[in-house]
Formats: sequence, C-alpha cells, structure tokens
Amino acid sequence: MNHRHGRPLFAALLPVALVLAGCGGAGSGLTVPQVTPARVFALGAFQPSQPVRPGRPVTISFTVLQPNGQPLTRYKTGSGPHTGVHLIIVRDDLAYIIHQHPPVGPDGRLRQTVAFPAPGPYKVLVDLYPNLPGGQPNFQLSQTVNVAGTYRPRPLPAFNPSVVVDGYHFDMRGHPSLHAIQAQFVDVAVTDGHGRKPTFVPWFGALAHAIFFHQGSLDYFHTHICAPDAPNCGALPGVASSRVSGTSTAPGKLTIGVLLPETGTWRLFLQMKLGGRVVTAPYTLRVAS
Ligand SMILES: [Cu+2]
Repeated sequence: MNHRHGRPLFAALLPVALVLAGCGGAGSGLTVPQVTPARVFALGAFQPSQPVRPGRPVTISFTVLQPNGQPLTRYKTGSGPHTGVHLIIVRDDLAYIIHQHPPVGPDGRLRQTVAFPAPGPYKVLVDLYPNLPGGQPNFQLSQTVNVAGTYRPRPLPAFNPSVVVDGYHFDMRGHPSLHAIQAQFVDVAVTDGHGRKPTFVPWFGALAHAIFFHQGSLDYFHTHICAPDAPNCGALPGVASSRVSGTSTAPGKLTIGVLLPETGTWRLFLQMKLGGRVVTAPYTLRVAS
C-alpha cells in the first residue's frame, strides 16, 4: 500500500471489528465488521447537478478531491497530450461527443462551458494527469448529466470504412481485424474535398486523438497519433494507453494505435484539427476475443 496518496490505513481497523462478541446472546456471536470505505479521488461540487436543457450553453464545474479531501491543484503541464484535465462527454448511445481541455483554476476548480446537443443521459468523463510525486500519473473519474426532453437512443451505425465529415474523407480500407488486449495499428487515409492530403497539425498536444468508448458499458480508451519528433507525445510510464501511440509518416496518413481491453462493439471518435476546425470521424468497430 502506498501511503503517500494519503489513503487511510483502514485495514488496520479490521482486527477491532472482527473481535468476537460475548457469548450470552443467540446467533452466531459475531459482530458485522464495520469497515470505513477507502478514501479515494472523487469529483467535488460537480455542477450541473440538475437536468439541463438541450442546445443551451451550460457551465460544467468541479474540483478533483484528493483522498485527503483537499482539491487537487497540481496537474502535469507542458507539451504533449498527457497534461491537465481532459473533459470527454458522450451521450450514452455514443451518438455525440464533446472533447475539451478546461483550464485549471488557482483553487483547483475546473470550468468548461458546453452545449449538450440533444436530450438524454451523458457520461462526463474526466481524464486527468495529476502532478503528485509518487502518485498515479493518469486516471479517470466520471459523472452523469441528464439533458431534459425525450431521449431517443440511436442504434450505432454498422462499420463503414469510408466516413465523410465537413468535406473531409476518411478511409479505413476494410474492417481491421481487432482482438481484445492486443496492440494493433490501423491505417486511415484522409483527403480533403479536392482529393488533397492534409498536413496534420498538433491539437491538444497530438496530431490526432483516437478516443474509444465501448457500447453499453461506456468503457474508455484513448490513444494519440504523434508526430515523429513530438515531445512528450508517446509512451508515458504508468499510462497503459500511451504504449500504443500512433504515427503519421506522411500527409493524409494516420496510423492509429489500438489496444482495447474488452471484446464487443466500440465506437472510435478520431479527432484532429483540419483547416482550423476540429473534425471528428466516427467509426463502429468490432473487437473479437
Ligand atoms: Cu487525446
């Protein structure tokens, strides 16, 4: 156990709770152990706490509470994608995604104004990179926000190798053969409306972001496509997903690192900045055992 995280020594309380009760009464004579829950990181003062209206700007705000109850104020900074706080919001049916990096306030409070596009439940995933000596370099917390109105979940579309978004064409050239817990690389060719191959530029510390959510469980995985010489974009000790960093060796060519923990259907949101705008190309992928 690593006490530098401030986790209490709750295990030490167990022998007290397990002491046999007196033998005067009926029953087993054992008291039920009263175990204090382990203190962990959590979201604090999360807003909004009530359902919000679709299509209206709303400010999401929260702190990340450390196990000692104090807000976390120290996050990794600098170049590359492994810094600060990444806010990734998906509706439960994975029809919509919002990806923002809110600035960290001096008191550790994070604020981001977003507009939830349509009614339904949304998972607000907080993917964070604390700067705590000896602590975990990266983990996630999450919260649900409900958007008022009638939720009409949409079935995920079947895999389509060719996706057109904002005039850009994304081509995966057939469904990749993907297996759970196996590092694999998937190529995607990107062209603009004139058939030209765009040169990718860094956005949020990487040339592109591959954000995966598992249908149903909403389990999450996130890798980056890094320029060959990008500082701090590739492998980061303690961050499993960073072991399969993708590359872009030529304009219009993305090689995505994939290492998904479970079989089933995953939605990939491939995000990058093209022509000054963030473009998201979604793919439905099947992952075999
Ligand atoms: Cu990213």
